[in-house]
Amino acid sequence: MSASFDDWMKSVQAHVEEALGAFLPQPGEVPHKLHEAMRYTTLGGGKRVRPLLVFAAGDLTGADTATLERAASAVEMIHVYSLVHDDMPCMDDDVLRRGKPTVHVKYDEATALLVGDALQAQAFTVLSEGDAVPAARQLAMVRVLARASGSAGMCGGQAIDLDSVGISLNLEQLERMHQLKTGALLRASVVLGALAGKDLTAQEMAALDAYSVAIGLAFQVVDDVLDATADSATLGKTAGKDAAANKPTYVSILGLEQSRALAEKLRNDAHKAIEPFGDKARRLREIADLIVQRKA
Ligand code: GRG
Repeated sequence: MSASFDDWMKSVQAHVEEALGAFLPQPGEVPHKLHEAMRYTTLGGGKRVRPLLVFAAGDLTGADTATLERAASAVEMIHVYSLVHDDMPCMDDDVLRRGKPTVHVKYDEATALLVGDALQAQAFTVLSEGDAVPAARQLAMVRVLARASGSAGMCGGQAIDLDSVGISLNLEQLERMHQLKTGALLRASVVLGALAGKDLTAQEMAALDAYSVAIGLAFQVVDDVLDATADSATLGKTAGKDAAANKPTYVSILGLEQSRALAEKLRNDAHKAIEPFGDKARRLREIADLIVQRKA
């Protein structure tokens, strides 16, 4: 009998924690402050949604664990770098992240900038160093992560978000921004997990893509609902910050009830998209549920 979702999730989270600990610069390595700050911000926190997606998609293609560890660690490093930079005074100016002081608060701004830069570089080092998959496959994985992180993905979405303060985006524009800002990396996580194993058909890749788009949007809709309804202690950040900054959100455009209904619809879309994979997609289905039901 296979493990419950909760047991599976905890075991992947523990596995990824260990892999990240090994792939990051080791404690005591020079330059001490930079390396300590990289470990401080990456280890011991976060839901690890992106690594969970990598491992769950790896189930579909029989991917080997060593490759999944590298892909999951690389995508989490990119995610953590984006959080460190996003928290800086020039962007969101947050003092808490994952329940701890943000890097620029605990260390200083220059260190936060370098931590993000170094984590980004480390992600690609980790992804390109393994030898368990053929070089061409490895290059494809590097390309997927690079595209999802750059101006055609996460950075591009962040730029649109920064430019959207005080202007009214319509639903379509909001969706586009989130598809880039958070959706691109979630989607890359699924593709990386799939690429780590045997080839999928074009039809199967399209099904995975439809799943990724749905969970990427659901993630953001739920984030906006949580932001609008939770207090700052629950979120570890300033509740309602986007609305207060006059940034458009799903809740500001659709209202709470319709936003919740949209999240449910997206969860159903995600489930439907991966039906053809049957039980092999069980973990992907459960992650869609986790994303929609999460409380933080
Ligand atoms: C600075 C290049 C650059 C990009 C920033 C993703 C992003 C782009 C900023 C994060 C800002 C933010 C709080 C967005 C809301 C959705 C989101 C990505 C939340 C944080 O991700 P979780 O919930 O965090 O997966 P944990 O801590 O669980 O990993």
